[in-house]
Amino acid sequence: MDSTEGNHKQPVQIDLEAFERDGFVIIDDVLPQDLFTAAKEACDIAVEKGRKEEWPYRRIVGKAFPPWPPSGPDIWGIQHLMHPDLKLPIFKQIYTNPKLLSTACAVLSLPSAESLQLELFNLLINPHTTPFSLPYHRDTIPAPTPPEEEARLLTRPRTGTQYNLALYDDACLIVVPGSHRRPKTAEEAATLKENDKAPLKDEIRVVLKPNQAVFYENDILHRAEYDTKKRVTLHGSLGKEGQIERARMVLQHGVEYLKDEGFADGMGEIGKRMWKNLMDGYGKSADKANIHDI
Ligand SMILES: O=C(O)CCC(=O)C(=O)O
Repeated sequence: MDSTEGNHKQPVQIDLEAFERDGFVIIDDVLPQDLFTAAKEACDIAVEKGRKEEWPYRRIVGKAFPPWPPSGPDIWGIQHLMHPDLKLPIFKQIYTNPKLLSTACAVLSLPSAESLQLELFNLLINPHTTPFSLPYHRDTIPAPTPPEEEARLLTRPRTGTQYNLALYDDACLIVVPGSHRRPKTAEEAATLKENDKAPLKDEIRVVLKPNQAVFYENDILHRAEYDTKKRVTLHGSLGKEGQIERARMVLQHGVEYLKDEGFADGMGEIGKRMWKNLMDGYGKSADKANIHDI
C-alpha cells in the first residue's frame, strides 16, 4: 500500500493569504472517492470499538484535554488511529494522502512532503447521548498567560499544522478569525473570565461538508460544541522535519507504538521518511520529560 507514490509533489492551490489573515483555510474534495468510502467504513469500525470499550484510547465526555480517564459517561473521540493494535492500516494510507500532505507543505512553506514530520492521527465524533462542549482555548498557550507573554508566544515561527477532515457534515468547531495573531482583547479576556464557553465577538462556526478539510492554526482562539448529531471527522497533525520540541511532544505520552521500528512498514517512501524525521528529532532531544501535549 502506498498512497503517496508518484503524485505527492503535485502542489495544492490554497489561499495562503486567507490562512495567514484568518488562521484557517478550507480545502475541498480531499480524498479520492474510493478512499473516502473506505475511510467511512474504517471509522465505523473504530467508533464501534471505542463505544464498546474494545479500544481503550478515547476522549471521554466531561474532560476537554488529555490525559483522559479510562471510562466515563460517553466519548467524543477515538485516539491513535494508526496504532497497529487497532488493525485498521488504511488510516496510514489516509494520513499520507497526497492532498493532505501537499496542503501541509503549502501551509508550512516546505518544498515537499519529505520535509514533514509524522505526528498524530485521531478521530473526533459525536457523543452518543451526552452533549458536550470545549471551552475557548489556544492549544499551546494556557488561558491565564499574561497578554504581553501571549503576544510574544503568538509570534513564534510556525512549526506544524493540523486539520479536521469531515466525513459527514460538521459544524462543531468555532473560531475567532485572526485571533492567532494577537493576544486576547480586554473584552474577550473579561468575557472568558466569567464563562470560558461564552460566545465572543466575531466568532464563526467552521462549516464543513463531507470530504472538506479545515487546516487551522492551533493557537487560534477556538472552542467546540458537540451535540448528538453524527460527527465523524479525522483530526491530524503534521510538523516540520527537525522540530525537536514537537517530536518530544508527540512521543512523550503513551505512544510507544510510534517508536516501533516496523511502524512505517507499508506507508510508502514518503511515510517512512516522515516517520524517520520524527524519530530523528526525538533522538536529538536531550530531556524527554515535563512537556505539554500538542
Ligand atoms: O472538535 C474540534 O473540532 C476541536 C477540538 C479541539 O479544539 C482540540 O482538540 O483542541
